[in-house]
Order: sequence, then C-alpha cells, then structure tokens
Amino acid sequence: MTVDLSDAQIAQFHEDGFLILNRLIAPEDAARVAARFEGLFRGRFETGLYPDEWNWQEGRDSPDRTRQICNGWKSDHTVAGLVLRAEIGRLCATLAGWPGARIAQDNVIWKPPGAKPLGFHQDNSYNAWIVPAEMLTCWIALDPTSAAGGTIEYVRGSHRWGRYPPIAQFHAPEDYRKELAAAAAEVGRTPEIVPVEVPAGGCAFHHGWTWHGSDRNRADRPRRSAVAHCMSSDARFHTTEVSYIYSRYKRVGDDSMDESFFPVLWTREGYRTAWLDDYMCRGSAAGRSLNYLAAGD
Ligand SMILES: O=C(O)CCC(=O)C(=O)O
Repeated sequence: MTVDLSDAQIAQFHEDGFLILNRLIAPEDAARVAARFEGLFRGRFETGLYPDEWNWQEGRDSPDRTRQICNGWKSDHTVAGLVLRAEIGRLCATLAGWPGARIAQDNVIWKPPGAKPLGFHQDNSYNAWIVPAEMLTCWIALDPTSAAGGTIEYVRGSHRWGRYPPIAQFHAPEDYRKELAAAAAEVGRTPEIVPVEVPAGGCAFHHGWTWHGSDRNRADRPRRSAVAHCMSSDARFHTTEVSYIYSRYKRVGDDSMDESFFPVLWTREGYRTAWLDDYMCRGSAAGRSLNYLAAGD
C-alpha cells in the first residue's frame, strides 16, 4: 500500500489538525489485526513480553471500560505488522515535516457496546519526555466506525488553541469533554467536533496538539482501533523530564533512543531499522496476514 497525499490534503491537515482517509489498509487485513484483540486482552502474548501498558484485563476490570494496550507491537507480531509499517512512518513524517519517523507508542483500543468514553485531550501534553516534544498519530479503524459507536472525535482547528496540561481522568471520565470545554471557553471558540466515520481499514492522522477523545459506544457492535503514535526519527530523550513508563528505556548519561525500543519506521534518506521487516513476519497468525502486512504492498 502506498498513499499519495495531494497538496490539498496536506494543506487540509495543517488547517484542520487532522486528515481522514477512507482507506489505508484492506478491510480483511483490518479484520486480521482485530482478531488478535481477544487473546491480547486475556494476556496471551505471543512474543512472551508484556506490552508497556495493559489497561484492561479480562476478569480484573469492569466490562464497561474501554480496553487499551500500549505497545502491543512488543507482544504481538500481527499488531507489529500494522503499526510498524514504513508507509505509516512516511505519511506521519510527511505531515509533520520531519526527516523521518519512529514509533513512540502504539495503542490497541477495544470499545465494546456500552463501553465508556475516553476523555478529550491533546497528545503532546504527555510528551515532555521527548525532544522535540511532539507526536503525529495515525489512528486506524479495524471496524466500521460511527458517531453512535464511540469513534474518535476531533475538534477542527484546535491544534492552534494553545497547550494545555494532561487531563484529570483519561479512562471513563464522567464528562469526557470537560477539559475541552474549558479550553474552548478560554480561547472563546465553540468546538466544531468531527467524528471519524470510516469503513474498516480507514484511518485518520492527527496533529499532537489537536483536541480529541471518544464517547461511549451506543451502537451494537465493537469499535476496535490500532493507533501508531510517531515521533521524529531525530527524537531524543529529555534529560530531566521523565515519563514513568517510557523513560525506563533511557540509558544513564545518554539521551539517544535505542532502536530496539523506538524503531525507525522510515526516513527521507532511506533508513529503516534493520530488524523490523523480519519481526513483522514472525507471527503465529502469519501466512496470508503477514504476507500482506509486512510486504508494504
Ligand atoms: O480511539 C480513541 O478513542 C482515542 C485514541 C487516542 O486518544 C489517540 O489516538 O490519540
């Protein structure tokens, strides 16, 4: 898969702070990634490694919570086969104006019918540990999405509203638009909320300062997504700002990012972390799925 972004689409991204595409991957490939979710949330990790964050576990957490795993790529080759693709890195770097892109973090998100919202926030509020402190994200729908089904929602133009701190409660807040409403009041704007309604395999890119969140799933089908949060290929660790999870990968006295933990997906110069393509092909769900996902078709 290659996606040619037109100048108009790139301009639209800069204007709106997001860009929605109806097709990034084939629906059957989206279904192959979605088929991994059940095992992952039950703790079946084919690589033997825990993901960096495992926010919902079968039997431990309430069924009305939206389920999230961060850095599922470390635990599952099929997830890796999607979120570590060169093309995703190329598109994120192109939109961000970076020389290339590394994965900062992936998200595996499963919102069953009835599951509660995720609060509106700005991703870059959580990125002080990175220099430059910015991400650009590719959010991929693995099911057809709808406003009623709790899809991701963006606020048009909100990447220009300024920088706000992390929100009080990300998972299942009482009012998922609370901090957004406060920010909008401060800048004197009425938020124009755009729900991302795409077929399975569609996607949306968003700027790190764009306000986004998602409502309860009021539909009768699950909403599953895979998200690649990218950072610049040149990114380094901040020497004093600490992420309690991700700064664990920083070596003492060294601010460089190790490609074992933050692999480079793509650079303009033609560089890509050497082990990625082999790693993406190793899954137990291999065969057809990984032929497709790893080949960069
Ligand atoms: O999928 C969602 O509901 C929210 C995801 C999100 O916060 C993100 O992709 O940055």
